[in-house]
Amino acid sequence: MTDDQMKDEQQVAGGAEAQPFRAGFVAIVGRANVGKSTLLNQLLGIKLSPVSPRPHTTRHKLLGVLTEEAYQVAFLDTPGYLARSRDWLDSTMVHAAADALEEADLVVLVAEPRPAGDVERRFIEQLRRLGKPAILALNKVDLVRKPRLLPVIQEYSQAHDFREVVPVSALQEDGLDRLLEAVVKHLPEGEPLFPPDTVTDRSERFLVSETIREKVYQLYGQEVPYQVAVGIDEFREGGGEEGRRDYIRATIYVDKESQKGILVGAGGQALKEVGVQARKDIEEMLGRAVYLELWVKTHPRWRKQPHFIQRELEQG
Ligand SMILES: Nc1nc2c(ncn2[C@@H]2O[C@H](COP(=O)(O)OP(=O)(O)O)[C@@H](O)[C@H]2O)c(=O)[nH]1
Ligand SMILES: [Mg+2]
Repeated sequence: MTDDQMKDEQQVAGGAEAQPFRAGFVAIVGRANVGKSTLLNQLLGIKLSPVSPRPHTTRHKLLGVLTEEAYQVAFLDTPGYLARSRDWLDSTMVHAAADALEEADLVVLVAEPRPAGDVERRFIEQLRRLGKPAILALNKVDLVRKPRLLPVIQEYSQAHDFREVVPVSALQEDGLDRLLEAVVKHLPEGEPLFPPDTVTDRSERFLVSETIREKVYQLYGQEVPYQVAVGIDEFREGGGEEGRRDYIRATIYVDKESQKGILVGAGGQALKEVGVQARKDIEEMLGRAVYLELWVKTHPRWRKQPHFIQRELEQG
């Protein structure tokens, strides 16, 4: 080995030492429907968080962990920020977003590529007040042309000292490498927070109920309230026979009889479709075959009842 080669080797070793492990909590915040959950799912490479074109699909704070050789990012997906709290459920959602901000080492503010509105300005205020470093992800750039993007970037850069501003399209997986690189770069140095195989802190029961809720959101229009609740009544691994699939029985709760009718549909066809689509996603998520049985029940005014929601949360 020549002296030069030896020096190279030492530099490589030295370089590895100079790259400490980075780990931290990263809150994904922003207005409802800007694509926060889509972004999380794409970054993790699995479908963890429910997505739909309707706002407020994400109701709880959801942890999604990405572990690589040199870093661990513990993402916190949050419900979209709501201007005013209408009832108990809404205020729970606002708290979930505020909690995530407090816990975060770094914040990713997600916004659409258009001038900042009230909600964005309020988030920027909070970032300032909490002194949190933040990255701005301008999502859905597939919907605008480049010349319209530049003034938006400028406006945001003037409004706040973002560590970086990254245009992305979560849907088309555009710019996500750059975003992840920026996130890792601004994470604190430190030991992993979770065992390396951790994906989330939520139970399979919780993820299953969220998947069913997502399908209800995706398949029905405004005629079904978007704040239905889903409870898992039974979940038996290998209890679905036929090659020992899992057996899952779940109930979808709605406010009114009329909504129940719509959800079930003529001859049960509509509900069947929810079941077919949910099962597909659940099987993909669990990596196992399942038998899914769905029921619909009326539970008037459940939204105003903290105990009912609490029970639902505790299943998670
Ligand atoms: N065109 C486009 N649509 C997107 C993109 N990201 C998300 N969406 C859509 O925006 C809607 C809301 O997404 P979701 O992730 O639920 O938003 P969240 O409420 O912020 O979590 C869904 O219909 C997504 O498919 C994107 O990059 N481009
Ligand atoms: Mg969401």
